[in-house]
Formats: sequence, C-alpha cells, structure tokens
Amino acid sequence: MDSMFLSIGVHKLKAIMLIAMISFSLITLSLNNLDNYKAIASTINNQTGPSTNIDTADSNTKEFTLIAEETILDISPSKKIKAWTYNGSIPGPTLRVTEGDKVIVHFINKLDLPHTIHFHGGHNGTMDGVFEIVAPNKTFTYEFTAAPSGALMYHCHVMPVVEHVRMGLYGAFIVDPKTPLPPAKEFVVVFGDYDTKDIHTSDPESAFYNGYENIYYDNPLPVYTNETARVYMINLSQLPAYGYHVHGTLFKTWISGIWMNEPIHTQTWATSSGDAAIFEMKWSWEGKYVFHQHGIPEDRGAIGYFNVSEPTPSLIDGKDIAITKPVKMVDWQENLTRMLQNATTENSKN
Ligand SMILES: [Cu+2]
Repeated sequence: MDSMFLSIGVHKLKAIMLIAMISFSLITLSLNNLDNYKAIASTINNQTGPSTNIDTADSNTKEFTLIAEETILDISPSKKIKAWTYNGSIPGPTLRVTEGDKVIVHFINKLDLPHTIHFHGGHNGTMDGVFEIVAPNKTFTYEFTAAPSGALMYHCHVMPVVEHVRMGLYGAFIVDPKTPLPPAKEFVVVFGDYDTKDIHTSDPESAFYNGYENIYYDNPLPVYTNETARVYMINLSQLPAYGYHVHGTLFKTWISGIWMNEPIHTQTWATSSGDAAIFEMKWSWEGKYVFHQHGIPEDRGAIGYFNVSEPTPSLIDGKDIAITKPVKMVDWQENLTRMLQNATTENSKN
C-alpha cells in the first residue's frame, strides 16, 4: 500500500515537474519571439528602402518581414491617397523564393484595424491568413513550404476584402522552379485599381500596373530585339476579367501563372481578380509595342509599352540583355513605383 502510494506520488511529482518545464519553455519562447519582433521592427524602422529579405544561414530558408502601416502616396500626378500598405508601397514588395524553400514571413500590424496576409499556393489551414486575425499592434509569423512554382500572390483577407485589398494590402509572390528557367528579361506586373470616392465600387476611377496610373506608358519597359521578355501578371484588381493584350507579337501564356501547365499561344489573355498568368514574348523589329488591359481599364491607367531596340555590342549579358543569363527588372520596377508614389509613412517620418 505504502509503496503504491509512493509510486503515485512520484508520478504526480514527475507530472508537476514536466508541466512546470513546459510552461517555462513556452514563456521563454514567447519572450524570445517578442524580442525577435522588436528587433525586426527596429531594423525596419531604421531602413529607408523596401528590403525585406533577412539573411539566414540556411539558403533554403527565405525570411521576410512585412509591416502593415498607413501610407500617404500618389497613384497619379493628381491623386494623393491615404493607403494601407505592406512596407510602404502599393503593391507591397515582390517576395521571390524557389519551390521547396521554407518561407517565413513575420507580419507586424501597425494599422488601427485587424489585418492578415493570405498567400496563394499550398500551405496548411493555420497559415492561411483568414481566421488568424492579427489585431492592431500584434504580430504573426507565417511559415510554409513554397509550392507550386509560378506567379502567386499575397493579400490581406480581412472582410470586407475588397476594401482591404483596394486600400493597398497586396503584392506578388513569385515561386521559381527548382530547375532554372531559360534566360529572359523579367518583369512583374501587378494589376490593381482604386477609387477616391467609393472604395467598394465596381466601377473604379483608377486602374494601374504596380500602383501608379500609366506608369509604363511614361516609363516604358526596355527590351532588345529577339530577347525574350517574361511577364508575371498578377491580378489583384476588383474588376471583372479583362484581357492583357500585347502589340506586334503573339505570346506564350502559362495559364493561371503555373509553370506545370503547358503554355498556349495567345494574342490576349484574360485573368480574373485573384488569378495570374505568365507571358513570354519577343519582337524581331525595333519599335514601341503597347500592352494594356484591353477595354475600360486601359482608359483609366492600365496601359504601358515595351520599348524594343537593337542591342549594341557593348551590352553585358545578364545585366543589360538576357542571352545566356536572366535579367530581373523587378528592383528597377519597385524603385520606379516608390519614386513616383513618393510615400510618407510613420516609419519615414521618424
Ligand atoms: Cu486588412
């Protein structure tokens, strides 16, 4: 009897010790997390640019920080708006990873309303950014394995979603295949819209690529003759599906922006809100070749052109021209958007 009592007592003692150890670990873990976030937040506060990728020892882990904050910015020469942004621009930074990478995204909500980040592509339900609402001044870490490869996207999924997306909480999420793609000059084009009077309207006054009306009509995309241009088209507008059309050539389309699809040949390709496509095209002749969302959106700012010129012998492969190496124009595009939007955020005021 005594020994049985002793044995139960020892089990109880072990259980109590185990619970105490777990509680201590959890408290330490959450404190560490908090310190982590504070460190990340102070790093971001000290940054001037859109840099999000935190160096990690493991090259198969890609770690980013996105901060939702109020931002005053221009979407045209005459329209200054009060937006909600990830890291101070519309769209937020393009997040680029390789299929199979472990993706870690630290989200810091500095806005006065709850927000989230919902990623397209594969992940488990707890990482979906719908039911895990992130309250003001709170943080959340999204973690998943990048798949499938293609042109994906991210956006806030708090209701009303039309308002949260249109206010600016969206961006491109590009997942490269494990096998490197053939060389091309690459552009990311995120299609969005806005209305200064009615944020819920189905007939918005502004439509644009990468957050600024007519951005690539006034600053055309440079391509050389016989060089392949690759366009990652991400549709985060709130409009019905309009077709992306390119002048002077047909183009290959990977439906829904998914690399595992077989490409088809197209003159125009329509995407709906929340869908994407990858296009590849080239021209044999010099010239100005317009691209636009065919119809209403082009009249409201969703138009630009490729400025196709003959390459000169001095061009550097992989820097100026994509012959054997790719040329990624995303940084150039993001800098252009930031320059034109001329944003003021709480961070930039500090
Ligand atoms: Cu939101």
